[in-house]
Amino acid sequence: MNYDLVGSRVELEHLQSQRLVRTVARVYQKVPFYRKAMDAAGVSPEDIRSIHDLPKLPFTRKSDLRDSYPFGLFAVDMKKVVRIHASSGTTGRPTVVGYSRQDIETWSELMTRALKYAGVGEDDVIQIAYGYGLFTGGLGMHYGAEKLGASVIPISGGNTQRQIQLMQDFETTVLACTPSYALYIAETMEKLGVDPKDLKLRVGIFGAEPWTEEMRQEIQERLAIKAFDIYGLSEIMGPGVACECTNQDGLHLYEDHFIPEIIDPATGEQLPLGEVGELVITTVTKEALPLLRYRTGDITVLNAEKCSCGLPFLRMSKVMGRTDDMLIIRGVNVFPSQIEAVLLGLEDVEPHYQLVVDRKGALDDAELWVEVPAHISLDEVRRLEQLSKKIDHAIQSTLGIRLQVKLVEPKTIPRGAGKAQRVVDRRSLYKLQREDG
Ligand code: DLL
Repeated sequence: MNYDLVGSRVELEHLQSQRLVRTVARVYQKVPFYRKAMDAAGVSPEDIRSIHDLPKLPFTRKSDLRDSYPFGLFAVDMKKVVRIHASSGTTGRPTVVGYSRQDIETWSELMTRALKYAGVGEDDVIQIAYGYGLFTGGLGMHYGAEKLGASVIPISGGNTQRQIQLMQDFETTVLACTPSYALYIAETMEKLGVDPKDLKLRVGIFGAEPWTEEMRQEIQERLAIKAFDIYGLSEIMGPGVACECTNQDGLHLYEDHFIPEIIDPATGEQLPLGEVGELVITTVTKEALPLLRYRTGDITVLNAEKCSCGLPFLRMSKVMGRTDDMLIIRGVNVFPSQIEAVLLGLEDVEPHYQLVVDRKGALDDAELWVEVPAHISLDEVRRLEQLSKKIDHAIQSTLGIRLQVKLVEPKTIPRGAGKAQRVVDRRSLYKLQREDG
């Protein structure tokens, strides 16, 4: 069903409930993991009659996917699986996800919807600089962009000079990649003396990692484009679970396929609309890998206000951080995104930073590494001191904590085509060393 032009929440909820009931019955029957989990929670498929019964269902966690590596949670025969993706996973086994032909069709349709509402159409030339491969970014975008009828350049990530060359030669109008890579492309253009205003580029479809409103402004200015936020995760589908419309005011979460909830990550209790918490998603149309109440780990807030674009779906705010990214520094909860917002609000500060976290005693201790802008010479001790103080002061007055600011040489914080590593966590290293001996 196409909900693009249907405005009614009542109708939408009815559809969601119908699809939910069907999904629950199906996973109970097809996936031993869910049968066991539901039995253990004392809930049977008949108890689920509408979306209001969601809280009765048990959660699914990333560890459940890992524990059933590789295909244990699949609800269809491998014969019906036409695509497999996987997330690399920094620790342990990767998370493996599968798609039926219908799942690929749905995914393409949702990606088409995302692009369309971001103002992209068949006249556009889309350069897809997300990685192609097991990562869902490249191929996910690719199928949607093709279905839309745009001209697709499947360049994948990396080789930045070539990216810029092709933007010039092929008259690219839309760039799709991670926001940190977009910034790196902008930086490389500046180095090469390419003025983005001389290009045809007008739109960016950026996601796969958290980025702030301040980072959006920075990228928009430096690339002379409008930058849209797209959200997704492989477990649920890939890119295209939610995306901003041209209003750039929250990401419409495609509720005809994914039912969102916000919970308190500590207690698991569902929170009322408008409260900040962990996003939980139930898929209601996936065939190969349906997931009930999947804990995304992403912190956001949902907004039910009507949007002038006409889509009836709730909007999620930009992801504020992850439940496992939150640092507790001397008792204060801190997300890397808050630090990004402060840094980008300051003049003379480059948007390249890393938080190096360590454990001192029972508390997290963080050092904030920031690059010195190229126009300040490393010999100008006084200017460096002033810069360091300025950052220190801004962090302290906004977040209420002190971080040790460490200025590093220009271009020394790693840039890449994939997801930026904003937090270097040495606590796990310490833990591993302790476990080792
Ligand atoms: O990153 C899918 C994707 C590809 C989304 C391209 C958008 C564009 P995973 O590798 O499984 O999938 O990582 C999913 O990345 O749980 C979030 O923590 C984070 N993430 C994805 N999009 C955003 C976003 C892809 N727009 C994990 N803002 C998610 C903030 C994001 N975080």
